[in-house]
Amino acid sequence: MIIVLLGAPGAGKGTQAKRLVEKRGFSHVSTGDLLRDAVSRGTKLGRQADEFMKGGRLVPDAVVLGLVEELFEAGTSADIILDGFPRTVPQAEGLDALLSKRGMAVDCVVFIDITVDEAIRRLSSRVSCSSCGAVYNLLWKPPATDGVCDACGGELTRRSDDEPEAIERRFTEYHAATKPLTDYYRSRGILRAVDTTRTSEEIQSEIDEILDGGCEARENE
Ligand code: G5P
Ligand code: MG
Repeated sequence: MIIVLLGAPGAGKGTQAKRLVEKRGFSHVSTGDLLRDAVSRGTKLGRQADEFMKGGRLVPDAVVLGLVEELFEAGTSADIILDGFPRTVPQAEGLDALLSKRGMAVDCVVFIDITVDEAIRRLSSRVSCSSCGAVYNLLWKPPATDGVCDACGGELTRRSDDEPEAIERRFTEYHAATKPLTDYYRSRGILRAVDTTRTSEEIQSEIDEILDGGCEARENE
């Protein structure tokens, strides 16, 4: 299955993707993680992406599509969770083309629907491990020791784009370029919205039900 996790910054895409990887053995493709890795290694791609990311702007479509195409060329598993990609209609079209060349298609788009206020609250209290990438939340899921990763003892830091100005810009980009993807996928009959005003366990079981049901539309859709 090819699953897209769609949602605003801070909606919980990465958190849910990691859980699904552990539970179902999917491969996790996060363009944000791939780009941050390229930036920290100082590669050509990282140098191209850095300025856009720091300011909370989207990296150009051609750069991101090139990155994803390289991954598919290197070989991918049959079950993939795409987290934070596609992010624009041209990226969604590019993904469709790339998959159809391989006899594949997006099977299900899980739209993690969150209010801007709640997303900002989550981003403002997120820290992550500079060593293993584990993600914490100072309000919701704090580490046992301040500033130290429970998993590997690494240092916990804030993402450079989790500062107020960059967060604001990310939301502007989200509303202008990414939200329209809900219509793109709804019109194909594969968009399933998950409401985040409930507990994390309820959100998780709703996503599990959607995937167990093969992404079939539910009564309220
Ligand atoms: P990213 O890396 O894709 P965003 O902005 O889409 O970044 P982000 O910030 O990574 O998304 P998320 O993954 O949706 O958010 O959320 P998360 O990290 O799982 O959770 C956020 C916080 O909430 C955490 O502290 C977590 O513990 C907590 N949390 C999670 N679930 C719950 C819950 O159920 N309840 C509660 N209370 N808390 C919870 O992209 C970054 C940049 O890279 C570039 C762009 O510049 C972008 O700005 N980029 C692209 N550019 C163009 N095209 C693309 N496809 C690009 N992809 C990346
Ligand atoms: Mg993320």
